[in-house]
Amino acid sequence: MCSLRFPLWFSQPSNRPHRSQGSSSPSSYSAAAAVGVGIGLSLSITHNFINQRNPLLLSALNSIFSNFRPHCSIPMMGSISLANDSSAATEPRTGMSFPSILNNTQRLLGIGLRKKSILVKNIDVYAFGVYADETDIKNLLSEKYGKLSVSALKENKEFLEDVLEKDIGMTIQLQIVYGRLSIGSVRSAFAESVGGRLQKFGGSDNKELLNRFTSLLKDEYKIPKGTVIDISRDKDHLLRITIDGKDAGSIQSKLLCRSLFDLYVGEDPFDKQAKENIEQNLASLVIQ
Ligand code: DAO
Ligand code: DAO
Repeated sequence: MCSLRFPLWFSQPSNRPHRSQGSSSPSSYSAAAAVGVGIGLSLSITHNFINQRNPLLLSALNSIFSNFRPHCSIPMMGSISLANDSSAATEPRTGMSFPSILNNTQRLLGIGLRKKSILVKNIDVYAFGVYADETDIKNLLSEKYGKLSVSALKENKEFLEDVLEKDIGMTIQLQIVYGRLSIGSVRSAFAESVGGRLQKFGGSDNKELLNRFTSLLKDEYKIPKGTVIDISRDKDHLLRITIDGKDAGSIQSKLLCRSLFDLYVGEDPFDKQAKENIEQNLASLVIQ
């Protein structure tokens, strides 16, 4: 299913999932891909152009496009639309689907894949979606950045720093792909990835904070394929975890929030393409 709304830019990674065998030739795939890229690029460019100059025109176009939903797949874009829309975006390598709106206020900004190399194997561990509260983004960032263009914002290093540091409601939704994940391997991966960031941003003495978080990861948790874990930053940098919708604990720490979110939108993210999409969509929200 797809929705051809006048979209926030949402390009997909190039390694597509396996397709069923059909009669189309490789050249017809290439032609279709070229058309898709062309449409995607022109819509994106037009969107940014109109967006910066005429928000009313943008909103009119949005409403026209929202009524046009052909039964087709447009590989270069996913639709991210306004609060009462129930459309979803699919992470193409894993088939995991993410709602475009979470908890009524948070918008999907990008989706990606967390891989991990173990010896010679490269495991797809989970697909993730990054969400942010639209009102917080506008209230906390538009005054400082609202007059810049999308491309200027993407060049501006301070912009993502502010997204990571400020009290903006955000959620990373993880959907587990790897079917043999144990809580022990989550603990050690966490100590490596988040532990490294805690050291980078907070100095050496963060053992206590790391232990407080790892103590939330209880031995009895089962995390089969399809488990949904939400890691949210609530008001005052309260980090809250839910597993399949059930509360699994919270910790108030600006450093912990910053370190966790840095894994997805920081300097060395798990999925670079996802980070680019997130940055692009954040920029579009700020200048609207
Ligand atoms: O032990 O079989 C194995 C490989 C496990 C890889 C684990 C990576 C864990 C990443 C964190 C998951 C967070 C939910
Ligand atoms: O991928 O390395 C990583 C970091 C993932 C953060 C994981 C947070 C885990 C939250 C609770 C899992 C409960 C089973």
